[in-house]
Amino acid sequence: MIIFTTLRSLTLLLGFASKSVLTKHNDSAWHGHLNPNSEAPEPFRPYYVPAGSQAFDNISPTITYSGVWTSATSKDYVNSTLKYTTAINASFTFTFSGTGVEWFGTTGPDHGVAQVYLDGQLLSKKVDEWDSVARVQQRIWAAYDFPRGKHQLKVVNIQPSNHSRHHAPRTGHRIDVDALVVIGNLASTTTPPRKLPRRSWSDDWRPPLTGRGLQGQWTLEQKGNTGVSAMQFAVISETRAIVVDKVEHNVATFEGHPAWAAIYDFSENQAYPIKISSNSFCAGGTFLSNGTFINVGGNPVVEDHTNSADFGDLNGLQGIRILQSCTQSGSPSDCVLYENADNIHLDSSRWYNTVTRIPDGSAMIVGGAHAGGWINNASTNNPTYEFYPPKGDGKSIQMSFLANTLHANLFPIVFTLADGRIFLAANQDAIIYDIGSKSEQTLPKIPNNVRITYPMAGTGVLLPLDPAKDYQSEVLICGGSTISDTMAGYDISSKTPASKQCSRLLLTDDGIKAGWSVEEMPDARLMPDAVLLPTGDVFIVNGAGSGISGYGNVANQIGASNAGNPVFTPVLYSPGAPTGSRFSSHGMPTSNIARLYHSVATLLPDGHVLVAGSNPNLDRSTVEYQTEYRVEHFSPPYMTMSRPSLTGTPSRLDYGQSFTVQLTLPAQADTKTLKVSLMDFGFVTHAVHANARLVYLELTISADQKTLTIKAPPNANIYPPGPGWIFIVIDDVPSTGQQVLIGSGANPPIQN
Ligand SMILES: [Cu+2]
Repeated sequence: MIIFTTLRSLTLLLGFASKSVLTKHNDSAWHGHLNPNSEAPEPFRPYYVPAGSQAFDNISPTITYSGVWTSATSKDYVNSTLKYTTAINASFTFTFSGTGVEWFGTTGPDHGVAQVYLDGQLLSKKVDEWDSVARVQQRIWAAYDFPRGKHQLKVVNIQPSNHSRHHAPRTGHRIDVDALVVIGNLASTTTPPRKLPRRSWSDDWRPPLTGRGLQGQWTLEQKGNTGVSAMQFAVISETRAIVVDKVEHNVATFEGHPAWAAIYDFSENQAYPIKISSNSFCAGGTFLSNGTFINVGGNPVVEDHTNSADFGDLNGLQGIRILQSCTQSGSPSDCVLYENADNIHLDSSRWYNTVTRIPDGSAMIVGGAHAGGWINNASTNNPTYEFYPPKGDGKSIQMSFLANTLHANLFPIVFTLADGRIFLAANQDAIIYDIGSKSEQTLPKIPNNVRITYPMAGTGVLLPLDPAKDYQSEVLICGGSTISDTMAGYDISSKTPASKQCSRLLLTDDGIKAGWSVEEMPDARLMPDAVLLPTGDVFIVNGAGSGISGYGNVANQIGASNAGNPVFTPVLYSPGAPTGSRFSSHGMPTSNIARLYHSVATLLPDGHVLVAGSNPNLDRSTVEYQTEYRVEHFSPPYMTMSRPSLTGTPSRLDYGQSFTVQLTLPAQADTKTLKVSLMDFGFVTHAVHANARLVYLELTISADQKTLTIKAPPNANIYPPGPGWIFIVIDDVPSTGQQVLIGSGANPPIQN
C-alpha cells in the first residue's frame, strides 16, 4: 500500500529547499524570523467565553462543594478566584440549563485525576490534570450536544495521575475549578425555530434506469466531529484526511492550546489534533508528484482582537507547511505540518491563494492578497504566481489577469487542462494561461453579470476527461452572485439572492467560439461545493441562498455571517444528460446543518461524500451561524447496491503503462457500461476544489470477464504526476477506490 507522505520524500524536499533561493526576503509583510515572541512566550490561556455562552465563576451559588476545598486568589485566575482540593472523593456539583458545559481550571505537576458525571451517569472515567508545567485558565474538560434543558455536572477527585507517558510515579492529587462555561443556555430562548428548506426544483425527472436499475436510496448520516473547524480538507489515505483551520479557540486542543489542524480518521469518525505552527487562515494546498501534501499561504499572527493574549502562532502569510510522518499505520497524532520559515517559505505573501499541480509535478501557487481582509483591492492584491519548488530566480511572476479581475478575484478557480495549459476564472472573467510563453488567451466573460469568486464565491469543476472525446477539457462553474464588487459592505444585504447559474464552456476552438452555455440549478447558491463522483456525475452541496461570503461586513448580518438562507438539499448534475434534464434532487436527503462560509465537501475512497465545516465567525461561536464541527455523510444509492470490485492494482503507474487487475462484477452487469475512473479528490477550501479531476482510462475486458486490462493516462498533461484513486464503474455503480501514485513518484524538479 502506498503512503502519500513518506519520511523519505519529506527529507528530499527539505534537502533541496535549504539549498534554494528561498532565504531571500523581499516582502515587508514577512517578519523574516520565527515567532517574534518566541524568546519569552507568554503563558497560554485558553479561557474564552464564546458569544451566546455564559461563564460561572467558582464562587457561584450554582456550584456546591463536598469534602475539603480551599479558596485561593491570584490575578492569574478568572475573576482572581479559584477553589481546589487534594482530598480523594471530594467533589463539586454544578446545576445548569444548556446544551454544553466546559470546565476551566489549572493543570500542573501536582495535579491528579477526576471523574465526570452528567445527570448521574459516568461520562468521563479519567480526566487527567497532570502537566509537566503549571498552566492556568485551561479548558480541562468539555462536552456538548446535550438535549436542551436542565443538567447536573458532578466532578469527583479520584486518584493521583498515573499517565503512562510519565516516567516517575505521580503523587499529586489536586483538582481545582476556576470557572464553568455553559453553552446554549441563551440561544434556547432567542433562536427562532429553523425554517424548513425551500424545494423549488422539479421533482419529475428521474435518472434513466440502466442495466440493473438504480434500486438504492440516497442516505444522510451525521456522525463524527472534526474537533477543529473544517475550513480546508484533503483525503490523504484510505482512512485519513487532513483538516486545516485558522488560529482560533477550537474545542480540540493540542499541547495546551486550541488545535488548528487535525487528522480526521473517517473510518472511525475521530479527529486527532496535530501540530501546525503558523496561521493557516485561508491557505491553499496540493499534493506534489512525490505524494507529499503541502499547505501554503495564510495570515499573520493572530492579535488581541480574538480575545486571546498570545496564541503562540507564527506569521503564515508566506507559510509552506509540509505534511510529515503521516503513514496509515502510525498514530495520526504523530503527523506534523512541518515548517521551517527561514528556509522554506513563499516568495510573496498570499492570503486566499489557489494552488494547482502542473504537469512537471510541482505546485503553481496563484494570486491571493498581501493581507487578510475581505474584498480585495489594488493595495492588497498580489497579481502574481510562483512555484513550489521554486523555478528560475524563485521570484513571483506577474499575471495581468489577476490585476484585471479586481475586486472579486480571491481564491481564483484554477485547473491544469489536458493540454498542460492552465484555466483560470475570477470575478466575471476567464483565461487560458500558457506557463512557457507567459501568455493569456482571453475567454468569453461569464454571462449575465454573475461573479464567481470570493466574496461572490461560486464553485468550479473540470468535467471528466475522456479518451473517447480526445480528452477535450470542459469546465462548469456554478453559483456566485451578481452583487457589485465595488459596493461598500454596509450597502450589501445578506438577503440579496445568490445566483442559480451554472456556466459551461468547452475549451476547444469551436467551444470557445460558441461561448458559455448557461443552465440553472434548482436553488441559488453562494459558496457551493461541487464534488465529482466516480460515475462522472457532479454532486453539488452546501452554500447560502443569499448574501456574500465572509463575516462582519454587511449591515444585516445573521450572527456574524454576511450570507443567509442556507441551502440544505444537494443536487446532482449529470454532464452527459440532455440539456434541461441534467439536475436532479430526486430522493436526495435534506440536512438541518447550515454549511456556509468555510465549509467543505469531498468524495471519500469508498464512494460517499463527506461534508464538514461552516464558520462565518472571527472566532469560535455558538450563536447562529455557529462554528460547526459535526460531520455529515451523504451516501449515493450505489453504496447499498451490489458493487463491482477489483484487486491487483499496482501502487504506482507510469504514463501509458498497461496493467491487469482481477475483476468481480455483480450478476447481470452490463459490461458495455464498464468505465475506469482515475480520480484526484483535490484539496477543498472556500468552494474551490483544487486539482479535483476525473480521467477515464482505456480498458479491455477479458472474454471470461474476470480480468481487466487498463491503460494508465498517456501523459502528465492529462493527469499531472501525483496521487490518485482508481474506481471501476459498471451500470453507474462504482467499486471502492484503489490508491495509486501516477508517474515516477520522483520529487518535482528542483533548480539551484
Ligand atoms: Cu476564509
